[in-house]
Amino acid sequence: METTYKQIIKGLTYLFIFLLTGFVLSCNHDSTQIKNHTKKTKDPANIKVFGEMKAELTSPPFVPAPVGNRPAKRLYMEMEIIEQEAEMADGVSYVYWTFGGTVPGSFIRTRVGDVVDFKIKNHPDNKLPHNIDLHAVTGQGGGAEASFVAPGQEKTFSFKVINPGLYVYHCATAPVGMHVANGMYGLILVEPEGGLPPVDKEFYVMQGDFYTEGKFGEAGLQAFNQQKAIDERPDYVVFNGSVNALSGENALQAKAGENIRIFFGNGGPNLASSFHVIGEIFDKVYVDGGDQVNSNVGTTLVPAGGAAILEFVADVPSNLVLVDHSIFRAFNKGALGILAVSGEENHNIFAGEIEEGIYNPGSSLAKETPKDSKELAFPSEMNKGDRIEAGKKLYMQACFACHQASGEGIPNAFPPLANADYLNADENRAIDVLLHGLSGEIEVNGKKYNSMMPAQNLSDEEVANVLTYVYNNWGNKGTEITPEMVKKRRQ
Ligand code: HEC
Ligand SMILES: [Cu+2]
Repeated sequence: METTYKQIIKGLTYLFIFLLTGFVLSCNHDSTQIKNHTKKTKDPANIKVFGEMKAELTSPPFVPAPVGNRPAKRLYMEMEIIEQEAEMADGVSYVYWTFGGTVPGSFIRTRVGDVVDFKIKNHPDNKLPHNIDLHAVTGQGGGAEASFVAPGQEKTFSFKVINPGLYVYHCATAPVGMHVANGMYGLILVEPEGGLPPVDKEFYVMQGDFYTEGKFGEAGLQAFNQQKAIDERPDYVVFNGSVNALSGENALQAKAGENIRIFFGNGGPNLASSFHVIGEIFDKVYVDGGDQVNSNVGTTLVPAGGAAILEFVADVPSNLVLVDHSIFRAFNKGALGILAVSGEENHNIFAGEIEEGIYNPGSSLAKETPKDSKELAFPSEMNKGDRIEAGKKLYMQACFACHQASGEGIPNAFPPLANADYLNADENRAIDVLLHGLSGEIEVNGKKYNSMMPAQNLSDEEVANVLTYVYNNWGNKGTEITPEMVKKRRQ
C-alpha cells in the first residue's frame, strides 16, 4: 500500500517535470526529445527474467538462431581468447588475437532484458592478458575491468542488456589499439521484444584494418607495424579477418528471391567503412544498428567501433560484391567479398547487355597511336634478368589493380596469371591479349571468366618485359618474351 502511494507521488512529480520540460522545449521549437521519451513505455531494466539457458555463440559468417518471441532469460555464455597464427592472404600469415578463434570474434545474440553471465577464458598458451568491452553493456568500461584475465585465468561477470541494437565488442587491454588491430572485436546483437522480423538468410560480416611490416601481398609471417597503425596507413583492409574470407569457396551463398540480412560491423581500429554491395540496393538500413531505419540506400557509412543492420532481397542471380567503397581498399587492400546468388533470371529487373557496337567518333585524339618500339632507347642487349626487373615495375603500375600483387586475380572477376594454364599454353596468344585486349568467355584453371580486359597501349619492349616478368613468377613456365616476338604479332 505504502509503496503504491509513494509511486503515485513519484509519478506525479515526473509528470510535472515532464510537462515543464515539454513546455520549455516546445518554446525552443524542439520537441523531438519529448516524443522519443513518451515512446518508452516499459523500463527495460525492470524486464523480468523467466528461466535460464546456455547461449549458442557462432563463428563468422554465421549467426545464432533468432530469439523470436521468447521471454527475457538468464543467459550463460563462454568465450575463449586464443592467440594464433592464421592466413591473411595467399602466402601471408599473421598472429591474430581472437575472441573464440576467429576474426571477428563469435557472434553473441540476446534480447532486451536478458541477464548475461559471461565467462571469459584466457588460454594458458597465450602471451598476454585480455578483457572485453561490450558496447551493449551499461556499466564501468562496458565490462572491461570486470573481465580482465591473465593467460591461464578465467572470470565470469554479469550484466543486463537494456538497449536493443547491434553493438561492437572489443578488447580494451593496453595497448588498446594493438589488441584491436590484431583482430580482437566482434558483434553483440540485442533484439527488441518479440525479435527482429524474420528473414531467409542472415550473415555476419565485419571489416577491419591491419598493419603489417611488409607491404600488401608480401609473403611470409608478417609482424604488426605500430608506426603504420599510428599513421593510419593499413596494408590490409579486409572483411572477416583475411583477404579471401568471403570469396572463392568461402563466398556467401543465397538464392534469388531470398530476403537477406547482414549484420555488418566495423572493428577498425582506424578506418570508417563506406559499405556497399555492388549489384544491390539496401531495402533497409538500421542506421548505426539502432532504431532508425532508412530505406533504399546504396552506400552506408559505418564508423570504427560501429555497426549497421542491412536488409535486401537478392532479386536476380549474380555475384554480389561486398566492398568498402573507399575503392582502393577493395581492389588493392582486400576489402572485397562475394555473395553468390543462384537461381532463375528475371529479365524484368535485369536484362543484361542488349546491344553492342563499335564507337568511333573519328577524332584524331581518340585514336590510340601505338608507340613505335624503335623510339624507345632500350638497349636491345637487355638480358632476361633486366627484363624481369623492368617488367615487375610495369606490372605494379599496369596489371596489379586487376590481377593482384601475386597474380592471384579476383574470383569471378579477374583471371589469375599465377600458375595459369591459359597463359602458359600459348605465348603468342598472351602477347595478343596485351596488344588488343580481350573479351568474351575464357577458361583459366578450370574457372570461367567472361569480362573485358582493355588493350594496354604498351611498346613492344614493355609488352616483352611485363610478360617475361609474369612468365618467370608464381609457378609459370619461365619463358622469355622478346620485343621481336611482340613486333611480329603486331604486324
Ligand atoms: C582493368 C583490369 C585489367 C588490367 C589492368 C589488366 N587485365 Fe589482364 N585481364 C583482365 C580481364 C577481365 C581478363 C579476362 C578477359 C575475359 O574474360 O575475356 C584478363 C585476361 C588476361 C590474360 C589472359 C587470361 C589469363 O589469366 O592468362 C592475360 C595473360 C592478362 N590478362 C595479362 C595482363 C597483363 C600482363 C596486364 C598488365 C599489363 C593486364 N592483364 C592488365 C583484366 C585486366
Ligand atoms: Cu586483448
